[in-house]
Amino acid sequence: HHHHHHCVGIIGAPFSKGQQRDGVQRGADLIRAAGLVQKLIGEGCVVKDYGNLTFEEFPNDEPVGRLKTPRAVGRANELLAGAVQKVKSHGNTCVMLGGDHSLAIGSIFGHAASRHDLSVLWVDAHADINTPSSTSTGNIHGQPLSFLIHELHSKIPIIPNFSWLKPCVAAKDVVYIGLRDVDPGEHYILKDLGIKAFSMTEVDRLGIAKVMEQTCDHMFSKVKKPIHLSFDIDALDPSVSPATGTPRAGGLTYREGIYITEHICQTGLLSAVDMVEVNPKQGKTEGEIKSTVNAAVDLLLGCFGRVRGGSHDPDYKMPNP
Ligand code: EXY
Ligand code: MN
Ligand code: MN
Ligand code: MN
Repeated sequence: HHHHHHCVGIIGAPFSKGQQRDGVQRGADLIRAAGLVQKLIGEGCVVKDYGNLTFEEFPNDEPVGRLKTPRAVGRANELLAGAVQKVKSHGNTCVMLGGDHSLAIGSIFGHAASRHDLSVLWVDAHADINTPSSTSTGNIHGQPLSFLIHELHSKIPIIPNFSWLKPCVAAKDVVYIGLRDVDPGEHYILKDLGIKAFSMTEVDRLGIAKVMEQTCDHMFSKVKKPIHLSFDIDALDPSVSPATGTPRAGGLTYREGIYITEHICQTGLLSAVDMVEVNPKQGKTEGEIKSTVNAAVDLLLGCFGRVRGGSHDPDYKMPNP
């Protein structure tokens, strides 16, 4: 007899080709090594670790237009999408451990294939919505949302290994929190499509509690949809999570990050989570790596019922003297 436990399915995605820094492919194993599974079980979760995906190598992965390593990214996300669909079909909340943020393409597509009509909460310093033409870096981790949003479909060219992908999210079903490094083309898209966004300025103005209230008001304005939380560890301030490829000053505090995940847990609608961009090679010391990995673990625990005020098993019996 279980009372309301979470069933969690974990997929490791050791993939780095959405950007150019080595090391981010090790994020998943580091998050596991920090005790994620045991800690989730300690919170009362039923956990199945599906292990790591193995990604195909593409030795001659020449750029297509500005896009770097498109074939590797396309194939990796196709594989991931299938894996997420499987985890969802088993009735689990899916946890995808990256890897870089290009993996959100497959994670969200696979999630949408099993539970269509999702809300996406994108917690990130960056908007990750450049199109293959607006990108100035060519890195696909700066573009995943452009591939997923219906309204941007006409901006996506034909790319090798992406033919499986169809847009699956409406612009009105996306909410951002934590933005502070948005490219001009991305800003244009956010305004043009009217995407709800709480930049760090809004977090400062409203406080994180109001931001979460308004985020949920927006996401549940009509019907209660399953939530896909895509959490880029660089959303947190680099003083908390320095071991990441594109750190940006002025981010969310540890407490604001945890508040977000606790609040999303309480909706009862969390259906999939990405935890991405943890890159141990970007940490200058062992302490910097630890701090980043521990933050990732604590955010995930917040997603699955850990509350800072403490909790007890429903069967708890107060000991007698
Ligand atoms: N906007 C820049 C680009 O398109 O390359 C930086 C993107 C960084 C993306 C990080 C993962 O969130
Ligand atoms: Mn059970
Ligand atoms: Mn980012
Ligand atoms: Mn990102």
